[in-house]
Amino acid sequence: MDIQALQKELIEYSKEIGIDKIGFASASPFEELKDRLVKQQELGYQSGFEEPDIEKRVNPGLILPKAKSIIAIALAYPSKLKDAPRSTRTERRGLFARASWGQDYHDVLRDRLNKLEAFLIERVPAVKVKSMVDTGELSDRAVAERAGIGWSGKNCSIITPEFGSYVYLGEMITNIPFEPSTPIEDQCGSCTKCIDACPTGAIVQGGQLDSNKCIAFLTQTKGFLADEYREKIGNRLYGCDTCQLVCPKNKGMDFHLHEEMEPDPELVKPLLKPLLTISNKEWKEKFGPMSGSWRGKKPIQRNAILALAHYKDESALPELQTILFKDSRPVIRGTAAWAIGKIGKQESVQTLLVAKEKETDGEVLKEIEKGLKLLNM
Ligand code: B12
Ligand code: SF4
Ligand code: SF4
Repeated sequence: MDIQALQKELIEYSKEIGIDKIGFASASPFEELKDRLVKQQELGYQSGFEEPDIEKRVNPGLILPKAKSIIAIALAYPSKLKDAPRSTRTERRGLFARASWGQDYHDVLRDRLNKLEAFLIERVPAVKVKSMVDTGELSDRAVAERAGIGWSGKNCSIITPEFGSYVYLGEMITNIPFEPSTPIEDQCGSCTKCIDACPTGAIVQGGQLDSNKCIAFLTQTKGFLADEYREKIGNRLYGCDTCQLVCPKNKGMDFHLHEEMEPDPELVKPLLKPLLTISNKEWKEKFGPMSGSWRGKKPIQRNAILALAHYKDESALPELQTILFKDSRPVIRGTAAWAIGKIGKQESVQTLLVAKEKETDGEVLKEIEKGLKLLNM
């Protein structure tokens, strides 16, 4: 088999099927990553969304026997919203992070990897492959870094010279020893803009994240949001883009190369009030295809309530009152009680006092007390 020729063909083909960048890495164990993962675990900095088996994470040979190389791919996604609807004083809007714009990126990248797999299998029927995007065992970023897709920025993202950090990553482990690409040198230099701009100080030091403080993580939790983060979350419904937005390497980076990734402005910057009482059916139809809906509607609704509190949107008081009395989920009732207090209309005292009489859930009662305190009661 002429591996060099095959690699060239594969690179050509990747361009035809809409892969914006491709790189090759050896499948040898990721020793440095292992130390890092252990350290992050010891410090309690992990999010819990990572694959728990560290050995598998760092040893591609445990995922695909006789693994020789990893093909890394990157697809650039848009960063600017065309015809963005305006948020007005009584019609406030929330925001889904860019990684949730358009069709779920897992599906888009899997489609490209399936095509690459089929291409390889056609030429080398005995080839062994194993592909993954985000939910696989490997660290997509560590693979991308080794495969020369980009460097690992202080904001933790893989930054490509061509598309900035607005790229999704995926990879395929193979048993063909493709020629490795050359990694890209770190280009952050002395810049610390992302560390300085992070609203919660989640970037402990360049390239090291405390996930528990990261708003991208916090927007995806299902319980009550800790008090200290309730104002910091702003109008974010899912994810956080701050450390990418401030990055000089992302200046002017806005690629619309894939139709599937085009965002529907009404969905990625939706009105907040209708979200509070959206039915399961409507939620599934509208938001189901987005990657940001993977945790269900509860976290997004909780965040929508916090966003209304952030705006002190008095026009939302009737809706908040409705969910305070009618929603079956304590997190939603309790967050609504807190938000009513935060919005700060004295007339709301009566509402909260009535709710206090009726409420039986201990945690919600605590939130009602917090709401009353915010109203100086
Ligand atoms: C868990 C997870 C999260 C967690 C934790 C993120 C984190 N920084 O670890 C949370 C929920 C917070 C999160 C948020 C986001 N995520 Co996320 N997430 C993942 C996931 C599933 C695993 C990441 C992981 O294992 N982290 C553990 C850390 C320790 O390792 P790592 O970052 O993977 O690898 C780097 C470090 O280990 C570092 N390193 C290794 N050794 C050493 C030693 C030293 C001294 C230092 C400084 C660094 C260092 O180098 C590696 C390469 O960069 C990956 C998919 C995957 N399977 O890999 C997506 C992934 C990383 N997420 C992604 C995205 C897009 C995001 C968000 C931008 C989404 C958003 N807009 O809200 C944010 C960005 C937040 C941030 N600043 O990192 C993309 C990143 C694309 C890119 N260009 O880099 C990925 C790759 C998904 C994908 N397939 O596209 N995510
Ligand atoms: S995603 Fe947001 S909260 Fe997380 S590190 Fe970046 S700026 Fe900080
Ligand atoms: S903001 Fe500066 S330090 Fe942070 S990732 Fe971008 S270039 Fe690197």
